[in-house]
Amino acid sequence: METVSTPTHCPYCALQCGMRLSPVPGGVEVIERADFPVNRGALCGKGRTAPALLSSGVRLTSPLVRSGGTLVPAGWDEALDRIATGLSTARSAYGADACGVFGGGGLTNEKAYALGKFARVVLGTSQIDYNGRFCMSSAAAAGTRAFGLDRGLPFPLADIPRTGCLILVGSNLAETMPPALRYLTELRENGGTLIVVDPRRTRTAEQADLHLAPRPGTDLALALGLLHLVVAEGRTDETYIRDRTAGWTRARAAAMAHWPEHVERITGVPVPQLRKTVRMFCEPEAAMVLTARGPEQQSKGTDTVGAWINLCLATGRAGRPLSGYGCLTGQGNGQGGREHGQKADQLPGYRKLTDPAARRHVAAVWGVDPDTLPGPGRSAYELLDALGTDVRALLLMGSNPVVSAPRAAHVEGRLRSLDFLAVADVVLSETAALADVVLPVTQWAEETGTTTSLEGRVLLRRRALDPPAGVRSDLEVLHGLAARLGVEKGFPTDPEEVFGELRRASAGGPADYSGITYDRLARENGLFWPCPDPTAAPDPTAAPGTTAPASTAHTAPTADVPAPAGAHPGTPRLFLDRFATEDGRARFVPVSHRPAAEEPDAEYPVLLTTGRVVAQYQSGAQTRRVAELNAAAPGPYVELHPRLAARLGAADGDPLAVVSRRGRAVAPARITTAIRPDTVFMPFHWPGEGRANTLTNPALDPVSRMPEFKVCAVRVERAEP
Ligand SMILES: Nc1nc2c(c(=O)[nH]1)N[C@H]1C(S)=C(S)[C@@H](COP(=O)(O)OP(=O)(O)OC[C@H]3O[C@@H](n4cnc5c(=O)[nH]c(N)nc54)[C@H](O)[C@@H]3O)O[C@H]1N2
Ligand SMILES: Nc1nc2c(c(=O)[nH]1)N[C@H]1C(S)=C(S)[C@@H](COP(=O)(O)OP(=O)(O)OC[C@H]3O[C@@H](n4cnc5c(=O)[nH]c(N)nc54)[C@H](O)[C@@H]3O)O[C@H]1N2
Ligand code: SF4
Ligand SMILES: [Mo]
Repeated sequence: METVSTPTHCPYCALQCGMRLSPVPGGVEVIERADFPVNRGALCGKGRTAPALLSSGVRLTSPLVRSGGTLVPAGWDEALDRIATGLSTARSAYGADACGVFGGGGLTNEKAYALGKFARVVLGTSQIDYNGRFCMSSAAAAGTRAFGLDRGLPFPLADIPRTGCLILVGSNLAETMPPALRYLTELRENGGTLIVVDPRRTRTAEQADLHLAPRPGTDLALALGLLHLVVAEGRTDETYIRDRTAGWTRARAAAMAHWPEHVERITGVPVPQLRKTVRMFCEPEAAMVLTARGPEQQSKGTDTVGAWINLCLATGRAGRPLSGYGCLTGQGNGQGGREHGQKADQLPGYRKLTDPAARRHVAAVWGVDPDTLPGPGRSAYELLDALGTDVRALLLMGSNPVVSAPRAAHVEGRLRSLDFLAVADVVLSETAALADVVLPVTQWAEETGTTTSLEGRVLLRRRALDPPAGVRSDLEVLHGLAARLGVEKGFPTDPEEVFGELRRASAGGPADYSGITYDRLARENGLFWPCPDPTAAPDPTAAPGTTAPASTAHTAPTADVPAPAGAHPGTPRLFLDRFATEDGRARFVPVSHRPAAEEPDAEYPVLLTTGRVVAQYQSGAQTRRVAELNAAAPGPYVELHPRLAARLGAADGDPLAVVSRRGRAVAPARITTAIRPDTVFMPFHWPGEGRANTLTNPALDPVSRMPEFKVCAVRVERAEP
């Protein structure tokens, strides 16, 4: 059995757990892959049941085209012809920017790269963005601003158990990355401490030595209050501040305006807890802060993450062994998906679309004139909001915004108002159901490709079985469309060939993959970028400090195989010698508290926050089709405190209507003391009347353009059963 099984990685989250797929009659089954160091064989229920979605009963196996209002099966040629016509009609009537492209952080690096190239080279449109904008974009923006480079975790997860204190801000990893819980347990077994910041006492918060439960949307004030105390108690690291940072004076002044008592009033976190946090964080030799969607999905997410980074910098806890700030990226290829060009402002290798040298480099790889490359386009929500007006035809791959976008009823309306919508998916998602053409595509286990995990570790997923008849890969889709739109060359269907081009396009860029090959990935359990090709000529356009020489790359204590002679070993740890800024110094950013875009008032007196449950994934398009997962998490609910429930006269299970300025959602009450009395929580995995995103506020962060998924004002009422 072992000899015929294929080592690969889970299709879902950014942990990218290793697994093996072993053939069984009618498909494959998942077996343990203990040699992959990140999860050492452990999987959550989603990973374990992932093969259920490969069988043809639950998925699309024929293209569908709209005819007389309904979707009917059609051949591939007809479907691709229709899409090419839909896109070129919009382009000739309204110009190239009338064509939009929407991608996803679950797509492999090869697909994300090809999709970005397709938009810029074939369609010539600036209007491309992806669902990662809704995910970690605030942390990415803050990381770039402070460190000159965004790689979610600048160190491997394996460092966590050896640090002294970890502050986990707005991450419920016990449910969102269950095998990673081991790192928190090991930290505490080693004598380190864990602080969890979450308005709810989650399964993750239950593991903590200290749980801070701030009011949603106040993490910025919380971090500033902690920094105030660090200064007041004389706990800054002045040598580090002098040698490795810039901008302290102004950031310090901004923090000093945030008195602990004032911060307690804003956040609801008592001053003694603030003092205790500072003590726990500052006393050990090393400490870390990790953020996830809680503080990031706010209309001030970038500044909020910036405030936590300031705390790390002031205490000398970044770019040092076992210390640092990191973001827990979410989607399967959430890291790689933001590096290779499907983001509105980016070119491959994490290059900037506005940088003339970057445009020249990538245009040369693509064989086009740099002047033909469009500039940056709209961000995800702004793009969705422009559908049917400025953007008339859309190609969507790897997202289900009818369920997952903020102010979803409005977004659904914009999608319906398009002249033409094409969706490539594995199932008939709620968004695919609105399309004019639906393309059935292959999935993880049926195709080869690379992903980059939350650690910045590039991994190889391998084809383990043949796809059902009638489906094609996303790369074949782009190849077929490019050819129909007059671009015969440059869209190969072999993922390894695409990766070869991606390597060249990324060479010398911040996220340099040029030293990575499929062959090495197959042998070395993944490689951390930057991983330049030492034989390539140095690129004058490279950002300083991003192409680490081999000597500064510290190898993680993992089961990794040594690099071949002369090859770059990859870079598990960043910033140990210098940050990726011009002068090598990290930047403090002066930030100040500001309220949420929508604060409670007499009409909408309660705060709504949203998030995830362990058994469902994202919009649920995939996991709602797996019986075991549905049994574990069958539908939406409204989590609320007994005091709020008593005020409403609601009992557990009673239907509640949650009403915001954008709409109304109905779901049963789940009463628990684990949530603040001023807040209700809804998971966002379901469509229909319990759709949480009917309610959410699309107010955007000015830097990252992240919508405010984590806080809006609502009214809660009893609904008719
Ligand atoms: N089971 C499962 N796992 C997943 C996913 C999934 O859909 N399901 N999705 C994957 C993806 S793409 C992502 S991005 C990650 C997300 O992983 P997480 O960030 O862990 O997930 P969330 O549940 O969105 O949010 C985390 C916590 O933030 C808290 N929170 C809400 N408002 C605030 C606030 O204002 N401040 C603070 N500090 N906390 C707040 C919520 O109570 C919640 O417990 O999970 C990945 N893994
Ligand atoms: N209220 C609220 N809303 C949120 C969030 C929140 O915390 N609260 N979190 C946000 C976050 S962090 C995220 S990441 C988004 C995610 O939300 P979505 O972007 O909707 O993510 P998925 O549900 O994973 O959608 C992926 C779709 O692509 C399909 N698919 C999977 N693999 C492939 C492939 O290889 N090719 C193609 N063509 N299709 C594929 C799947 O079947 C599915 O239909 O939701 C955001 N929305
Ligand atoms: S934790 Fe994430 S990567 Fe691991 S098995 Fe679960 S969904 Fe898959
Ligand atoms: Mo995400």
